[in-house]
Order: sequence, then C-alpha cells, then structure tokens
Amino acid sequence: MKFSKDFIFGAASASYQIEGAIKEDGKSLSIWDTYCMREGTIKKGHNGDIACDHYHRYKEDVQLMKQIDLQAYRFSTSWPRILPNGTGAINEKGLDFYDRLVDELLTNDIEPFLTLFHWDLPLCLYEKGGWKNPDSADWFAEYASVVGTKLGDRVKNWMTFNEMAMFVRLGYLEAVHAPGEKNSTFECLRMIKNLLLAHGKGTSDLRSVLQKDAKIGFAHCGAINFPEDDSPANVAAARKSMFDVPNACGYHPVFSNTLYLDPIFLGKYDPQTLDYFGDDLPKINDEEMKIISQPIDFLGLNYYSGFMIKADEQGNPIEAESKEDEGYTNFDWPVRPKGLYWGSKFLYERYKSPILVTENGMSSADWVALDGKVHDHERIDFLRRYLEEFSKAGQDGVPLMGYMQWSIMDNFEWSEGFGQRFGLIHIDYKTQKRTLKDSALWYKEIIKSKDE
Ligand code: IFM
Repeated sequence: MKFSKDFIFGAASASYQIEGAIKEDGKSLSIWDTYCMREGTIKKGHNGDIACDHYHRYKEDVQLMKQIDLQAYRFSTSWPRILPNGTGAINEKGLDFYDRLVDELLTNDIEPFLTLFHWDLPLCLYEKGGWKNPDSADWFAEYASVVGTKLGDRVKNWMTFNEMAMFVRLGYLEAVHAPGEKNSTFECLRMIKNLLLAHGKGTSDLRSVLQKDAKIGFAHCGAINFPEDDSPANVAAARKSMFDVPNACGYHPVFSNTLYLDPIFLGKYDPQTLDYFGDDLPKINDEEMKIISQPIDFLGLNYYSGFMIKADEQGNPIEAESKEDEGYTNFDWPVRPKGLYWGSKFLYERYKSPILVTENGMSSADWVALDGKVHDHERIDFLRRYLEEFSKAGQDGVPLMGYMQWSIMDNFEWSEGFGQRFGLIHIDYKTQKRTLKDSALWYKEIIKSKDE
C-alpha cells in the first residue's frame, strides 16, 4: 500500500467513551450519563462513569500513542465539561483538561484532531428541547467558539459533528441510544435542519477564531455501497444507490447520505430528496442554506462495513449476495474492505472534498494471553485489507488526507457497554492496566513504512 508523504496516520476516540470522571471538576451531566442510569438501556448495566479513566491517565495514554508513533490523535471534547449550563459560564477546569491534553500531544509530536460533538449533549440543553429547539444551532456555535478560542492557537484540524446521521437514527428514531426516543420522520427532519444549521453556524464561529491554516471537516457515517464487480452496470448501480432516497440497502430514509451531505457540500437538497419527503421536509431558505454550506476543508468518512450492490435487468440497484464466505467481526459486521475504495471514490466524485477516514476498525474478543501480550491477528488482517483499498482510492485520484483507526483503546461501546473491544490498546477495566495489542505494533510499522 502506498500513501503520499503528507498523508497522516492516527487513531481516534470520543469523550464519553474513554474519559470517565463524569462529575468531576465542575462537569455537568450529559444525556449519556442519565441514559446509562436507566434500567435496561446498556448491556450488563455498564456505564461511562469511569470508562478508561482517561481524564486522569491521559499522560500515560499519550505515552502509549508515542510508542505507536502515531502522527495524529482524534478526540472529542465534552460539551458539559466545558459549559456545564450548555451556554454561558465556562468551566475553566474542564477546558483546562483539553488544554493540557493538547499540550501533551504536541510535546510528543502528535497532531491533535478535535471533534466538537460526539454525542454527549449536555442534559440541561436536552431539557430545553435539545436539537429539536431551533436555538440549538446558536448553542452549538457558542460552544464551538469557546473551544476554538482556547485551543485554536494549537489545534489545526477540527470536526464539527461525528456521525450526525447515526445519532439521529439510533437516538431519535430507533431509541437504542441516548436519549432513547422514537420520533416520526417529520420530527426527525426538523431536528436535522437544526443540526445542519448548528454545523454551519459552528463552522463560521469557529473559523472566525481559528488561524488561517486551520481545517474544518464533518465526520459522516452513512450507507456505503460498492459494486459486486467492476462491470459498468454494477458500478453505476452502486454509485446511484449511495445517493438514492430511500437506499437499496433498506435503511430508514432519515439515514440517507444526501440529506446531510448535499446541503453541506452542495448547498441544496437534491431533487430526489425533495420529491421523496415532500411536505415533510422543512424549508431551508437561501440565507440558511448559505450558512449550512459554507466551504469546509474535508469530508470525514467513518466506515466499518457496507452493502454490495448489483444492477437488476433495468439497471436499478439491488443488494447482491456475497459469493464467498465473509469474515465477521465480534459485532457481527461483515468484513467488507471494498467499501473504502468505492465509498471514497463515490463521495469524492459527488462532493469534491478531500477524504479523511475519521473512523475505521473492528471489534474482536481480545484478551491478554499468558505471555502478557494481546494477539489480535484478525484486527491486523482487517486493517491491512481496508488500508489497501483506501490506498487504491488515492492512487486512482481521490485526495486522501489521512486515516484515523477506531479506536486508540478499548472503550465504552454505547449500548453494548464494554463488550465490544475496538482498541489498538487493550484495557483491563478492573485494574485500568493498558497493554499494546499486536495490532498497535503492526500499525507502528505501517506508519514507519510510509516514509521509506
Ligand atoms: O464506537 C463507535 C463510535 O463512537 C462511532 N462510530 C462507530 C464506533 C463503533 O461502533
């Protein structure tokens, strides 16, 4: 696999999944804190109260990143740690944690990549209607500006939201993530408009406090489809299905790629979206669309698995069945590296934005062996396959910014609790002992080989 000299290799995490310290130093509660307190929401009653205790162990964690020779670390800031009331008074102690983390990373030559929202909405804002409240865009912009003002002198790469489509789907449609609601399509579409405006207003307020060379992106996760083979008909069908509403893979229409990415990158809803949702779709006027679609610097792609598509006799996309036995991760997600090649290509063709893989990885049933090591050979094979496909996209002309493996360490996997291990670093949750997995050492070699 080949990557350009300026391609950046990193690993990612999110505040609620690793930090713990949920009530410390002035932090207020998030919707995830209280969702976990509700009986039956999380497997085995797990929660993020302590998680990986990263809030206290961040220095040790940065040293482990250094041992892997990571070039970048993608993390998210916790909104209720920084603004306990959601807006207004800043909790300096909370903000100071990220200030110290950023300094620690830079001292160790690791580039910080900061995501502003990875799902831990302040509970107090949720109680005011959360993302359903049209004021939420201004709340988010204020938060973005507070974080940007403090860290913008050192953090050069920013993401507004992580997986907007996913948290709408899981948290507000299917009720399997916080806050656990089942809304109608009509209600979701209104919330999505507020979210898009939050992305837009957040981007402009952030831009105004950042340095000129800072980059801002949007980390997206949606249906990624790839063709059964390279025949023009199947490629055309897969391309079409990625941007169809509804999509051939059967996801709910509020999970459509175009609902989020077209307004952000193209400044409009596509005709199919307008047609499909009809009067349910809230109007976005020109001024609002301008805010939503102001230029950003990259498209973050979170990719784990996708759908294989072929053309039916009329050329329409339908799901194809795999001809071979596929591997499955511990989550039971099929191992489908080709989506990283085709997904990057299709997204670049339509949105013309450089691609940063903001998440990619697998969960496996890792444990510390008798020799004290973690032999996660499946993860090595998985990462190699996916990286090879991503590299191919680069060779075919897609501008690639970098790759953030998910995740730097095992962590709290939302409603699955600690049962799914995605990390390059194994966490013993009883002792908080960290162990570099074999995949971490393999990744170190891959990072090294880029410059050879
Ligand atoms: O752990 C999550 C992450 O928070 C968002 N993207 C998918 C990961 C694995 O499920």
